[in-house]
Amino acid sequence: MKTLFMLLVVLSSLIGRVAIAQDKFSGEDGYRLWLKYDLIEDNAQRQQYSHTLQSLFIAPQSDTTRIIQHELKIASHGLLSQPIKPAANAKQASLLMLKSDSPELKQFKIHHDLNKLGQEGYLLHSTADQMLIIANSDIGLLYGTFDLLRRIQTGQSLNKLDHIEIPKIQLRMLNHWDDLDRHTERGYAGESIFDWHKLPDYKEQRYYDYARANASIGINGIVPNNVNANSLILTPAYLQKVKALADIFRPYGIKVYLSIKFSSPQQIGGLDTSDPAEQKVHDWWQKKTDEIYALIPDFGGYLVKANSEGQPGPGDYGRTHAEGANMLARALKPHGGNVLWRAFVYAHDAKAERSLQAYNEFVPLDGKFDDNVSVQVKNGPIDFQPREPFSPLFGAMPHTSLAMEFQITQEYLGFSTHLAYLGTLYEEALDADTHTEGPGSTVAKVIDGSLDSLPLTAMAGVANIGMDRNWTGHIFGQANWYVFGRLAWNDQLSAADIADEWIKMTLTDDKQSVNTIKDMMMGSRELIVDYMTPLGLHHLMDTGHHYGPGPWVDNLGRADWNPTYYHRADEQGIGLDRTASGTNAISQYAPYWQKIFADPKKTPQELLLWFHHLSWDYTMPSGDTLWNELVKHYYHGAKGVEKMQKQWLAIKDQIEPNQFEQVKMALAIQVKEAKWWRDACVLYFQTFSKRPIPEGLERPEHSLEYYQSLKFPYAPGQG
Ligand code: GCW
Repeated sequence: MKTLFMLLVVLSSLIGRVAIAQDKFSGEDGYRLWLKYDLIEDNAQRQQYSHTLQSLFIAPQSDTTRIIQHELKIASHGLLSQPIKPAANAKQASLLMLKSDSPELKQFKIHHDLNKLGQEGYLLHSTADQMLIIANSDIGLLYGTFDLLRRIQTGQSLNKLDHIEIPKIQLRMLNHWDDLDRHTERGYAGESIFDWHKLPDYKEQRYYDYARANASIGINGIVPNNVNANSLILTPAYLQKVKALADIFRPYGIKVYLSIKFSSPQQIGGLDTSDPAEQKVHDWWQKKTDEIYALIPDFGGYLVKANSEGQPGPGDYGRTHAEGANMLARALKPHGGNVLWRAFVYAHDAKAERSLQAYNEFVPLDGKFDDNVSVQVKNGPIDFQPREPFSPLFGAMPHTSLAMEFQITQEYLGFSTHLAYLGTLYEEALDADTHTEGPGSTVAKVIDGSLDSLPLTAMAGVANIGMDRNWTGHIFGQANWYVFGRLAWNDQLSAADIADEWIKMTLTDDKQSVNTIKDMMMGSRELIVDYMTPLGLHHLMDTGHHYGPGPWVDNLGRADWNPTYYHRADEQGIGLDRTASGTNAISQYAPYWQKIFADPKKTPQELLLWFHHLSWDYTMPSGDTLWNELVKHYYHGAKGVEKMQKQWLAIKDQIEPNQFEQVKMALAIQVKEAKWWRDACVLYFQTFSKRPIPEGLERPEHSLEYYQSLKFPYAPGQG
């Protein structure tokens, strides 16, 4: 009897424990992203929101309004543990979703010109006892719904709201570099989420979840296939698959675009040329485009990588980028589609230093592109390095729509095991002042069209999404998807505020932990700069896979593929002279910047070696020599990762165990790899500087030969 009793006691306490554990932590593995909708524990707060989510009035029905209803249902159930009931009429509803032409709107005093909301904007307006979301379209209502839910998830007040949101940028796009065999170029989160083999019939739940996540942050366009395109994508069988995706994404406000291969007329069309000057090539594209629109009436358009890294393009026929782009634009124009034409080009035979080439090719074409073409420019002049100055193309083509291309996947920032919050990188690029039309000519104003009022505005992010349960490989990779979407919606938001939102929705609402995590995130990218490419160094990674350090690599087919081309370390010093005495890349910037970049004393320290070759004993602002300062940056970066690790371990109790463990394991890898980068680079540069590692810093763990011998034939994501 006594044993039975003891057994019962033990059993019940065990059950109790399990129950408690499940209450607080649901076994979260990251799949739910920032849309977790876990119960709000604070009673007072919950009550405030309970009132708003009591009953819903929404009319009339569409696929999108059904998505809204479902979203509110699960949010209300999760956050408040209460159902949201349909209201019999507008008067009785606590939450109303109204189109601007609804008769119900007449009973409210709205002082805004609702026309200006356009097709995607919305108004959140609260009265004493009702909350209104008003928009001109169902998609606007969906965006408004996610805004309202975000406010609830992050604990904001809903009182006296009268808030208008209109996206600053028209096309807010994810570019997937996903191949048709599901390999993802520069993807570190598993294989592609697009299962082309099983499409069009098998519609994975993941497609809907992906669309929902994108809609929640305002992303309205996706390119599911790699810019290193396969022409098969335009064959009838694949277009059926694309149509299946487009049908799924449409009610979420997302249009599908396709990366196309410029030589498709030859590869799949049986033509003997793809020359844009030939009428038959025009006709082929027109027919193909019409065929696509017959299947997908809201098809977004084409993304093109042409005459870059071996891809075919108009240059093969002596035609310009504008001639190539306009041919496609004209086929799309009658249907309302657009061309995103990439400016990431560096020609095979070009003599100019690589950072100069995109500008040299594109600036003479300013004003020559049709109005449904946007030239898509990477944020910096080389290639998504941990830090680059802004690309000189921004501001230099006032008569051409320019799109921003950011990389969300961390090709050069530690793949999916390094914690790098890219919000700060994006913000730095957007806030950069080009000075091309005087002070205040920021990159953000160039791309959102407010500087030169251009017809098409766009921002693209190279996706970091794959089949991993947590979508992005690293839990914090989700923050980069998130911040990209939020900044594409509003390029004036701050990276810190967005981090704050994301943390509260994804990880914890414990105040102190939120601050700790925000601190980690906000400093994380700079740490990577420090342990990989400090003081303006760039392109020091190993060959092909781009994993780990390879500053010594000097034997590749083209000079500008070698890290040695970029750092130019020799016995005298280090850095690439891009002033007039060197490659004169500074001449591509506005006079304001030319003056600054010409002088190492004026050049911002973080870009010093981008623009200058300086002696190892050059005196830095700190008074220390360049060599010492360089080494200290490397050590500072690696040390900082150890600090992040400690910060994370200290908040264990506030984070769901599965998420906690994932980040903990990744941070352990990052600590190791940061030291690897540091030691390999410092030892290598030391062979030139012949100066000691400053006192007090630990010695590298291995020899330079050891680091040089490391090989990673199966590193993920290779091109
Ligand atoms: O960053 C480089 C990558 C390539 C990529 C290319 C591009 C898709 O290493 O993998 O190709 O840029 O942006 O086109």
